[in-house]
Amino acid sequence: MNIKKIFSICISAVLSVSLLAGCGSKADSDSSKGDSNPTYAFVAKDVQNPYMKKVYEGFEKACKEIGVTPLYKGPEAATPEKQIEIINQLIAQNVSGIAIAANDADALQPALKEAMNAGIKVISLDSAVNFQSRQTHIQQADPEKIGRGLIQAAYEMVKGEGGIAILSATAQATNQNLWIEWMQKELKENPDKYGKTPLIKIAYGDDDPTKSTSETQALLTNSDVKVIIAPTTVGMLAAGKVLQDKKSNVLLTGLGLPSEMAPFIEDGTCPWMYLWNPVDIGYLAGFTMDSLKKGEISGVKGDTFKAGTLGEKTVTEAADKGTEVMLGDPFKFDKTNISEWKTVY
Ligand code: RAM
Repeated sequence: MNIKKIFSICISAVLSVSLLAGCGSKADSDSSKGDSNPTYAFVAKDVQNPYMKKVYEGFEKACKEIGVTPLYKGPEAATPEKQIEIINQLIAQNVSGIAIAANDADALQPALKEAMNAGIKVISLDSAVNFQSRQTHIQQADPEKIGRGLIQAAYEMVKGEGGIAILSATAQATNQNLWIEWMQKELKENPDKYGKTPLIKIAYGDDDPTKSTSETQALLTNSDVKVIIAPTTVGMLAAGKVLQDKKSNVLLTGLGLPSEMAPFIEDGTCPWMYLWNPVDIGYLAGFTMDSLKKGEISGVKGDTFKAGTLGEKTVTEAADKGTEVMLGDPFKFDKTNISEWKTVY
């Protein structure tokens, strides 16, 4: 036998082994879509964010109660590119469901469509993907209430006089952008009320503590800014630290974790703030995923299902033509209740 022939036999042997191996892994992972051992994957905005870990805690809890395997994934920084890579890996791994907190509404569409075509159930939570890219969305609280409520809070804090700045997460974050839209509507629709509380600047800290800190410092160079609204837990903590360090008179409100923000509420840097229970968001996502997986719902308006200890939930129409499942109302944290909540989440 000449060298060429030996070589070609070797190649075909390697090929058939790898083909067989490929079939084997496909068959194995296919079983994850059957009822024996499904995997529900959770894709965070980024894995550095403590808020995302809290949400995952609830997702994991739901998966344990349901009897499926949870999987925590996410990029190091809140970008859509890395999330696309992760989605592609999850498709190859043949998971049964993907619940994603999106870093962009549209950029994930091709990857998520491919996932759905492969029979994977796809939902977004926290930060939505566009309605074509999901079966439904898990909405923390009414975006209108959040947006308008934060402007009203800032107005009250400066007693109707003083510029407002917003310290957001990334410029593509669907959730923050929607809340900011409602903040702007609240200001625009009530020009008399807000005549002396203009919105001076929107800054983006990218949910990165270092960038959020430098963006806060930059906002403070404008002496017209009297109150900062940070609709992100990462931004809240960074801004709170800067204001505290500088012993600044600028006030802070937004969406913060009680466990992180208690010292700033206690010393008056942040008179009050809002949030919902992040653990419940993840828990609701887990049960929504399971109802989709079991075919009890398909994610259309009017679908109802039992979400574990949260009770019966209904799929409703979302503002973006898709559907959503709403957790509830945002909750207000101030000096009167922060000590109770700081150990909870
Ligand atoms: C940050 C993230 C998240 C948001 C919370 C309030 O942790 O940006 O998406 O929902 O804040």
